[in-house]
Amino acid sequence: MQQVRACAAFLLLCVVSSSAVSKTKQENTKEDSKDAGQSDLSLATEYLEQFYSLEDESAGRPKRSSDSIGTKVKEMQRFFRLSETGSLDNETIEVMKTPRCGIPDVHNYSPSGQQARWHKSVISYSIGSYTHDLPASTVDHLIDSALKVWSSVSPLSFVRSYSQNADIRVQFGAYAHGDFVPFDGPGGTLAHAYSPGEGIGGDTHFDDDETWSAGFQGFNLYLVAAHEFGHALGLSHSRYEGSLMYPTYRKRNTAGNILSSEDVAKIQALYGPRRNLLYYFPRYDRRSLFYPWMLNSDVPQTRKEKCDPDLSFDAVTTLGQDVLLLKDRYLWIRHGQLPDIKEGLINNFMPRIYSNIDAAYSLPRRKFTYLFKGSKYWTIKGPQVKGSPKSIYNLGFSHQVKQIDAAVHRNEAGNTLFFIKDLYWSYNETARAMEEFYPRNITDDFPGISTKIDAAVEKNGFLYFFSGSEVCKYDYKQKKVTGIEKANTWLGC
Ligand code: NFH
Ligand code: CA
Ligand code: ZN
Repeated sequence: MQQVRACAAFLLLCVVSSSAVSKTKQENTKEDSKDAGQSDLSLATEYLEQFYSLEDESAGRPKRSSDSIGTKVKEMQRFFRLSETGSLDNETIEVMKTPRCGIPDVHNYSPSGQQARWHKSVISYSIGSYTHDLPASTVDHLIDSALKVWSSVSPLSFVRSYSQNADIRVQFGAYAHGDFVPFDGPGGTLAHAYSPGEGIGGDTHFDDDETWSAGFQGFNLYLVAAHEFGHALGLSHSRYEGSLMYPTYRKRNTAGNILSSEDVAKIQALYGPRRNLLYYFPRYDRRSLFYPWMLNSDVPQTRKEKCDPDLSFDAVTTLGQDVLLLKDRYLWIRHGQLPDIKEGLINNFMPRIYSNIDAAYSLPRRKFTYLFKGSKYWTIKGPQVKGSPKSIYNLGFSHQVKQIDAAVHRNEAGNTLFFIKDLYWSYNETARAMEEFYPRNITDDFPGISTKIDAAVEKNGFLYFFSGSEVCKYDYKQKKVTGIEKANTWLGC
């Protein structure tokens, strides 16, 4: 973040004085032609200050000899594969005059010397404005695809938000568009992005004076967005032409993989590889670097209304002292005592598992959790999703059963109950077989439970049946419902 902030501050010095923020397009063009009268040396100095950390002597900082203009010019020439003369020849000046976005080429000058990155793995994005070149739905799709380029090779996941405060705010704008780094009309700079951080950090702006397309005309929004999101995640430019992070636009086939192995290595150096793990962990691991999403408690508000009174759940299971609650694409983990609740996308915890889980239960003895969806189920042990999903018919269900509404393991009895429409089955976990004389009618054996069950869980000896926004507390011994509560009370609402 520091780098763009620094550079934004630098631009602020020379731009704000001419009130760039309120400039019209016409005035802006005038401003630009005035700028063309600058001497090449001051152009070069500014350029090198902005992109190559050349220290500003007027700022009173001691200048290291290695930071002399000549050295910086060489560094820049090497980057652009010009001959490394160290002097401001025409070729070099031409490149410097090519409009650039505010991303330094070689250095990041964050004070710690570390590259900025997000300290969480669920990152929110919102689209604040659109281009008229493409239908909004196409823009949505291209932005989503461009983010997937990075989430497919890292542990990051992106959630769409409609808030101005999203981590990555996407906007289209022309010339001055509110951030002190104005665009330059058609051609030249296509877009810019801020490296990770608070506020404007991560924000990504596209020059709306370009012609944006989903194909080969004008500039391909998917390709440019994928490059920009690289910056928004903390990547700087690459010197390899084959990399997406190369500083100039290149038409390329968008059908396949657009990342070079260098792009992949760089994002993985910041965030690690895409994990095959279930990010479930006990409290003491909270600060571990292995689980970057846990470092920050401000996981984005993925669901608008967690305390929506109509909130219902797809599946609920206990896991040791914790309760896992699933709904659509979301998962909440309630650590023992309220109000300690973590929230995230299911996929962020369990790769290959995305949404709409039908039922879940855990076997505390074997430390297994099973997630059911349609006629398949996944086995999860500790932090891992084990192998590929299996068929529920292996458990002994008849082929009429297409999906399971709810499942609950009864700890003392040692059997697992499966609820499907108005019937239920009992599975013997020791014998690993369905028990005889099932299915039976739910209402016959669970008086008071008559509606379709969404989820079921056993806690402190009671069975809890979730149905819509209500939860029935059921006493198995007395064979009756002993309480009704709102489902959202399970999230501390
Ligand atoms: C860009 N950038 O606009 C270009 N390059 O190729 N024009 C970069 C974005 C491309 C933002 O992060 C700006 O790096 C220009 C110039 C790579 C998507 C090389 C002319 C500056 C057609
Ligand atoms: Ca432009
Ligand atoms: Zn760039």
